[in-house]
Amino acid sequence: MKLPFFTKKQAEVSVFYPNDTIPEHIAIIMDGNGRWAKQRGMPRAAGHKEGVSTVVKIVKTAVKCKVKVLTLYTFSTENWKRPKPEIEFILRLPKDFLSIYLPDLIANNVRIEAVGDIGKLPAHTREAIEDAMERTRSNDGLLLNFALNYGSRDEILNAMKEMFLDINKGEFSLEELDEQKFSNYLYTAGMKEPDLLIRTGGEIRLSNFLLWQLAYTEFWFTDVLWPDFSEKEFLQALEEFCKRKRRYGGL
Ligand code: V0D
Repeated sequence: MKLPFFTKKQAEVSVFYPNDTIPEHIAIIMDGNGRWAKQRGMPRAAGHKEGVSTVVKIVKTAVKCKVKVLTLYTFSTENWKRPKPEIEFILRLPKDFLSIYLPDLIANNVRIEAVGDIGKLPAHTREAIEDAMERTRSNDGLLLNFALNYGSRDEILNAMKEMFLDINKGEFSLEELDEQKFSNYLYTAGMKEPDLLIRTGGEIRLSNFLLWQLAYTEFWFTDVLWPDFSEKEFLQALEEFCKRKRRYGGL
């Protein structure tokens, strides 16, 4: 497998869309890696590897287009049900990815964040991600947000528990609770909600991803499997987003 490298500072490449119409926050469900491999008679791991190449391409495009936040669903709380060797393979990807690309990401002013219960990940996975978060903390370009050991119901329950601890401590009363206050307990606290959700791989469902945060988000689905997803489809999704008129329940 040959991975394309970031060749120059992507931020210096021209922008395709005016900044006011482009989705500021794009969330992606990167589905279809296993099927991509199966279709070729290859092991599922080969599909995940190829999926990493697509991540690299799409991150480059997002930097070029001046997207503010890119949230990628890399590992769900349900993925623990998969065979152990597959889990072990997948959980090595963050460290492999960062050992190759972290310098490029830093050079391109990318900040790395994670949402999900990362405390339950193996130490080598968690430490690689925490190190990358630490080393990119002051960057103010693209926020590259990995959803890892993420499940939306888990996130909401966790938020509830944390919030009730604060209420019991007398930090505020139940009467004062509103949507804004509650959302500060979610893993995505302080992040703008996604403007656009992309799901590859042909399924038309949310699979426990960002249930609270997607309330007003535009959805874009494609049958293209994640390893085959390219800048072409990504820009097509952006273009369709630009044409849609968002009303947030108003007129
Ligand atoms: C496999 C397709 C990059 C989806 C993409 C641990 C399934 C490739 C990362 C990554 C995965 C995560 C954090 C980070 C740097 C890179 C990744 C996982 C799976 C699950 F800081 N790709 N990728 N993580 N796949």
